[in-house]
Amino acid sequence: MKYNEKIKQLFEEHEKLLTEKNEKKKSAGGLYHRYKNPVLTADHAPLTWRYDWDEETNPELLERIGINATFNAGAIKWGDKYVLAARVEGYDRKSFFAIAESPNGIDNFRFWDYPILLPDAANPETNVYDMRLTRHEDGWIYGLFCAERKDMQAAPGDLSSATASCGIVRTKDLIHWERFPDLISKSQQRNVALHPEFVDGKYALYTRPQDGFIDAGSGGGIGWALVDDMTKAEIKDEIIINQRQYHTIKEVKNGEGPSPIKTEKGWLHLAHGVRACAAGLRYVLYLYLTDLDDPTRVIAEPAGYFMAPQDDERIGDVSNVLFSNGWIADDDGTVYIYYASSDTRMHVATSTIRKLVDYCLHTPADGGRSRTSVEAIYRLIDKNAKHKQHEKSNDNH
Ligand code: M1P
Repeated sequence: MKYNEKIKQLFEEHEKLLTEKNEKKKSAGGLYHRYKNPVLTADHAPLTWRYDWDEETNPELLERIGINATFNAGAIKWGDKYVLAARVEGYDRKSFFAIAESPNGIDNFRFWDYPILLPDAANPETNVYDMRLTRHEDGWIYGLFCAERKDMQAAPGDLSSATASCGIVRTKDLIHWERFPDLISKSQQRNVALHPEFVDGKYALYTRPQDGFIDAGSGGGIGWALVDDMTKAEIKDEIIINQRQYHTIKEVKNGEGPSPIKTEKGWLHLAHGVRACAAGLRYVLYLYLTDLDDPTRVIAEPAGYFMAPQDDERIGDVSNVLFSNGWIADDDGTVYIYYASSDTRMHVATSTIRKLVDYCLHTPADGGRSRTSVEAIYRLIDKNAKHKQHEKSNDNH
């Protein structure tokens, strides 16, 4: 086959992948629908990022730059487009951000021509990942992400220890990004998300204080801090608003997902919880609701997980992980939940504000013991028994 024909074939195969129609799966439990295909995979990365098209310099038409995974994407509605700021990871284990857009939110995601070349911080990091995109009421779109650096305090020979801090950028067009100093915090920080409104005239951050790079350690869960100025953000006081808890899905650690969605009944939050088991860490997603006037006050939190890894989602670079840092609430009440599986690929699930809020308000909370779980089932059985009697009495008339 001629060189040009080989290139043409590559493009045709790529186009087929990009334009494949997605299919809604049957909903288990009625709360949301998963979809058959992931919305972004490593193979979605543009061919121009990966191949050199010059026959002289690439006579074998080999891929020159490999993309390993596309996951943990921030999300935003951009005009009538559904836009993801994906974490793209190369074979070289460095991740970066790239914007992909879709006309309908469930398929046909296509990366923009160039990935984002972030401005450097004063202290350049090694790796960046997991950007939360927030349209703030101050008029800017903020991107908060994890900036990882080698831990200079690590013992000689320890080449793994790292530090995590919250990098901050903002933009008006998703093309030009202005960078500010990383969030100043006493502890390491990952999974920081910006509340979309001012609170007491300040910027409000969901934080995740942690003792080490991996371990939350004494960090009690999802935190909250008010900050005067995002261009020189510093945490002075931090409180924990959503605790880690023994024998729950968030025993080892938890972290805020995207910025919460404002609903009539409260702020709707999506987060991840982590527990340890013989197979390693297991990451699942959960929801909770906080008070509209006081977003630090949890008013409802269903027991257990909202979504957990299933089938193919369970396998990948870091298996048994669901992680989400992006969702989009449309004007008609549809919610597009963008979640990654096993640090490898992006998926979408769709639901509605109405269903998600109902789920938060009416699913029993975690009672903390096996007995309380059984008691919750008893209450439901009793309630249904009354309902049956009611049906019977109707039959009698
Ligand atoms: O590998 C699972 C996830 O681990 C980290 O999340 P957390 O800080 O809550 O443990 C992050 O590195 C995240 O990107 C990754 O998906």
